Amino acid sequence: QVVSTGDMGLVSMQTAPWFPRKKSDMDTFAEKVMEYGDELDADHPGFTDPVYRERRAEITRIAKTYKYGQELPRIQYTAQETATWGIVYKKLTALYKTHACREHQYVLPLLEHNCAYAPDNIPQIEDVSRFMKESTGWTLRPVMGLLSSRDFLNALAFRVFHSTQYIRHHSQPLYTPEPDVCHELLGHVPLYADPDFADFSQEIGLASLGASDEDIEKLATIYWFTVEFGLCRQGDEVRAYGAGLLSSFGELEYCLSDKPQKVPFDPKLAATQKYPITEYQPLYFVAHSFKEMKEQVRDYAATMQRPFAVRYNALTESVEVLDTK
Ligand code: HBI
Ligand code: FE
Repeated sequence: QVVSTGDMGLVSMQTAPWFPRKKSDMDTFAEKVMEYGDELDADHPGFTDPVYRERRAEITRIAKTYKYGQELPRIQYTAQETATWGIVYKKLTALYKTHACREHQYVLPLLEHNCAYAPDNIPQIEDVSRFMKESTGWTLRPVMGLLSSRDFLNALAFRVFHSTQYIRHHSQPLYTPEPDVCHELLGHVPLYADPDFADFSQEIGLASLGASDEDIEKLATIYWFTVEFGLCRQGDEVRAYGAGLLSSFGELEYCLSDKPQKVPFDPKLAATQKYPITEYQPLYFVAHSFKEMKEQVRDYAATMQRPFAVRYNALTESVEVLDTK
């Protein structure tokens, strides 16, 4: 039964890490961003470009003041930014026909039709979020930069995906060391319009609420091998559904070649698998279907130790905590 709807009414919750209970609780994330969009590493292609850095600062300032319920900020992209997007868009869409999973192929034309996805236009996340909301109930939230794994995963429980709005540096259109608007809109967004993928992703989020640091690490690793770098079997073929693959021209080609190792998806194995973050993956997990993946992750999450259970109430868009003692 539901024993607590207010704050900390549940004894078993008092030792668990804090987690959001309603969508507006995520407004606090902006104060704990780990890496800001305007603080670039020395090896970032835009590191020595003051104009680029000021532009990044401008876009992240807008994200910082965003509060739940507001319209998502519209960015007026420059001709140079749009040109960078265009190069990425044309290169990737040419590969999708042979390399992207069928769900991605189905949704992209809908995004072109409904959200002005085009080689000469960077879509606005407000329009994209509305489309997602109507498809699966997912929405976007603007973010200044990298969130902690805990905050980022917790948001998934509410069907909320944090999206950057700045774009990679124009000097290297096919390379970015971090998420940017190409990665979010071409890699992640199309899958969130698929009902089974939408459910699967929320399962990871629900498992992360109040989870121990060790379990957060495992869930983040599962996220890495599925949402970012997942492959799936479709008929006789293997296709990509991970956003890190669908937004990288080089790795999208590589991942379906016979160079990397491919093993069937198993959350227990994926949770502790080591992986490199600056080079192509040597190993990919191949899922059978999003539906099956959802069940697998739900079963896996049930093995994690948590003294309470959570349930998402879609009507109130809030999380209910249930005592399991
Ligand atoms: N933060 N803004 C943002 N975007 C991500 O994709 C992201 C993140 N924080 C952590 C993260 N991804 C992953 O590395 C996992 O830890 C979930
Ligand atoms: Fe990503």
